[in-house]
Amino acid sequence: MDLDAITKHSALHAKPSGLILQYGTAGFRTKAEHLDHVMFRMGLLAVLRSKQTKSTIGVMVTASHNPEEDNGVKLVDPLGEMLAPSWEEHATCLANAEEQDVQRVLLDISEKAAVDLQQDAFVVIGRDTRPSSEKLSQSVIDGITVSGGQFHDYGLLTTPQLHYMVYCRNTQGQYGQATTEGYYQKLSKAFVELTKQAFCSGDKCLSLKVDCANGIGALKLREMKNYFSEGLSIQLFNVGTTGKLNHLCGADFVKSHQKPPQGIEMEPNERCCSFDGDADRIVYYYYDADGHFHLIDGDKIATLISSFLKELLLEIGESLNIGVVQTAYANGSSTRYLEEVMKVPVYCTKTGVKHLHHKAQEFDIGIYFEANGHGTVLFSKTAEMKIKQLSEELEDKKRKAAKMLENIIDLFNQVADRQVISTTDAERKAVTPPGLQEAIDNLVKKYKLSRAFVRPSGTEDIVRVYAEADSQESADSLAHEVSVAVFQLAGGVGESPQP
Ligand code: G16
Repeated sequence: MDLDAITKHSALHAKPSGLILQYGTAGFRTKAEHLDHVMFRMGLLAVLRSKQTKSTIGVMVTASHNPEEDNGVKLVDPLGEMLAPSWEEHATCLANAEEQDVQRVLLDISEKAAVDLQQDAFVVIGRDTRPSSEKLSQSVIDGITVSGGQFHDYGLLTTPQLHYMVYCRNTQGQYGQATTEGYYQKLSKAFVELTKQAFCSGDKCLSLKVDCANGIGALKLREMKNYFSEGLSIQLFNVGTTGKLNHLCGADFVKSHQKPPQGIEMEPNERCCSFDGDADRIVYYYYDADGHFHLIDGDKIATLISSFLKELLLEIGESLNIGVVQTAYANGSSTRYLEEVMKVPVYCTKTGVKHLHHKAQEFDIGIYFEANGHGTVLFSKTAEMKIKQLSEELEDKKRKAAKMLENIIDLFNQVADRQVISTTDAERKAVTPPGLQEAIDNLVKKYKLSRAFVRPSGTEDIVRVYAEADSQESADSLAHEVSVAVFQLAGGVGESPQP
């Protein structure tokens, strides 16, 4: 690595003095205008990580569900999973180094992580549709090239697609072809076959209305749609021609407001769903015949998938061990249902796909979903091989169930100052500031079947308050009371929260 060239180029992507950023829940996120230096430096870091792992590394430029003015960057590790925690620390050190320290920090990381600087490096890059994304991904490329790495820029891509590309490249194409076409083919083939096997007689084609959050999902689903000539008919809404990214639409809006997005026409019993800004979340919803809105969020998706998988396993007579992983945001009744009715063990981790993914890897079949719609199903290599073997050996009905499981495996893309509040117990209890947890406990006692917790967001400059109770009114009122407690005890600024 030519350290002098790096220093020279780094000055062209100068860090605003005094700006400190953390590698948060899903990488760095803040206003786009503060991110040029971070992008350049993440290009440098991706090269080091690639040299160290002797594998392709991914860099995704996106701020996902955040407002259009924000942007962000996350690194994708060799198997398509999130960056390893020790490298998150390196990322934070490098992003916050003052200009004169960049060389030293790079050498420190190389030494600590035993990076062989002579090794080749290869990085793949994707970006969402934000106006700032193209320029910022160019800064990533500057960082890669000046440190001697090679790259492939996929341009506009969804986050799951970038994870897929990284995994394909590191398995030399065994998982699939590292192209968008390869992605569409793999997933649509599994889906079309699965629906053929699962359809009850009479069903011909499913129809689905998709709110694309005015983001990248619209472009990519428009391409993918053509691969579903059978099995699925898709109508796209909020495709970005008029509306603003994530504004009054998208998965985060639907989940947090518990209502349909703007810009979609819904008839009773029509299947509808929403993506977020980088199309790695999905929530489903519909109106029933009486006009009531029903949301199928990550908790319900996990429950539906668990029951479907359990049925199939029962059919083939296999007892692979299934586990479900949730976060503190999971509705208490979904956890009770999974544990008590479905008899599936449920585990709780901190917010962030990386935490859930890690835990889910402990099972033959690990199902993980955040309530907000992030999630997937992981099959261990042993489970995968067993299912494949059974689908070849078993007779008729049993073989059909095993074949369905095989398609399911292919369908899931398996890959992976608010700080005064600190938390413990998978973020369900506040440790600081003093008195806050006690105040929350006292408020929770006032409501039936209630639960509440607070935590600093790792993607936005806000504190998140979660509340549940036996009625919407009680949940709203508990949420308000908890917000007031946060405001008073954690040094809120401006006006006290309004109901
Ligand atoms: C990211 C993470 C998710 C997390 C969400 C909110 O989602 O990938 O795991 O649930 O942020 O995190 P926080 O509550 O810390 O702000 P996305 O869709 O924005 O990438």
